[in-house]
Amino acid sequence: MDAFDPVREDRFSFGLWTVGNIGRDPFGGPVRPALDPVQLVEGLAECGAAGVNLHDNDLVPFDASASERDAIVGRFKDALTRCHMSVPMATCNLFTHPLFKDGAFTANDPAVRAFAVRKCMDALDLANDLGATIFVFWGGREGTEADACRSPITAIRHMREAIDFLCGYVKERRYPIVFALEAKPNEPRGDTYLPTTGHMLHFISTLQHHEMVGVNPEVAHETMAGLSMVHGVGQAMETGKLFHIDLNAQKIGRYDQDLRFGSEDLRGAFLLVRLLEGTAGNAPYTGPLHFDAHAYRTEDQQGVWDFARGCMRTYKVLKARAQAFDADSEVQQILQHNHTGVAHQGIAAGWSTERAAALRAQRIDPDALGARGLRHERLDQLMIEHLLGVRG
Ligand code: GLT
Ligand code: MN
Ligand code: MN
Repeated sequence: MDAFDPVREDRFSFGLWTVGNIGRDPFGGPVRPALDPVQLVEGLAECGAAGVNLHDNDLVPFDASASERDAIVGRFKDALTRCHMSVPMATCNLFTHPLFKDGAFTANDPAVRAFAVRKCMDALDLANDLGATIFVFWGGREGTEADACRSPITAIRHMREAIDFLCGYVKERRYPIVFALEAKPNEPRGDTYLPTTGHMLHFISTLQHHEMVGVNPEVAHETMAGLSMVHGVGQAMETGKLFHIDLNAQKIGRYDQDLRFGSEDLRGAFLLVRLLEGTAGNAPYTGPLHFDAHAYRTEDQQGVWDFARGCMRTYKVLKARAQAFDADSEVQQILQHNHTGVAHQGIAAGWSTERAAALRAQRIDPDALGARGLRHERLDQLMIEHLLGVRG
């Protein structure tokens, strides 16, 4: 045990589908036996995780009867209590069954859309039963290959109708649940509607109950789109919309890899942890730290637990590195130096005729500003040295 071993207070969580991943891919079958959800809860608790997340069908099979459901859920709840584990987030599988092959909320057939919404109502009952307060929507099949099959305008409208309806359900039932929308640019569909966190943030602003809907950005998905996860998460935090997060790693230009957190793009992971923890002075993210990743296909179950510990340990190491970086006096000096120009008089205070006149009167020397070196090379090198462990 060292300072980086995960403990419950760290708020780490994993999906049943992550540590339960059996290593199937499009080119080969499973390499690990499927574990019972109860065994997964026990294993996660032993690793130091605080929470376990699930899709409805990770726990309750698609065609289970009501009594089967109750028995499965009862046994799972006993395991949660015994292992002191919670379910911070739950979600609904709207992608596995053939019925959803052309989408769920955005499918052309109203019967498919009705089935999808009804399945989510049941999944929300389950989420509430397990004490989850966050409900994620990942529209895996909400997209197209043959784009002439529907107008994207209609698709977005149908998506809005479904989310508005389900917000109504949560409100009527008085469930203490908020929604978190997860974007992905493609896979399994050729193109997914609402492909990035930025698209989601705007879509949310058009919803009837926008106050109860935020985002669930995923490192791999933003990276697939060639975007900066840190910038997307920053925008979500700035608008109070970071309700949940999917931490993992990804090489650019690949399929969705869902790798162990920090195993690719270490500097991106460092900057993300720095932002989430607020070591640079911003308000920290206080929600669950969820890893939506899975072990390499080379691993047996022992390797899966190595993978889970690795995700959590890397997060904690990066947190310590970020704290040391922001406490470094040379880093602070550079950051302060960059912020001590002539004060912008009152832009933040908002428009007024007087403030506009003051702004016009302000003496600003563009050539002097343009000639100034910002010392970003030194700043970035300091970050690299902190990351490599040779400083701080
Ligand atoms: C699936 C997907 C993830 C989503 C999960 C929630 S399921 O594994 O690849 O990114 O977060 O539906
Ligand atoms: Mn995800
Ligand atoms: Mn993914």
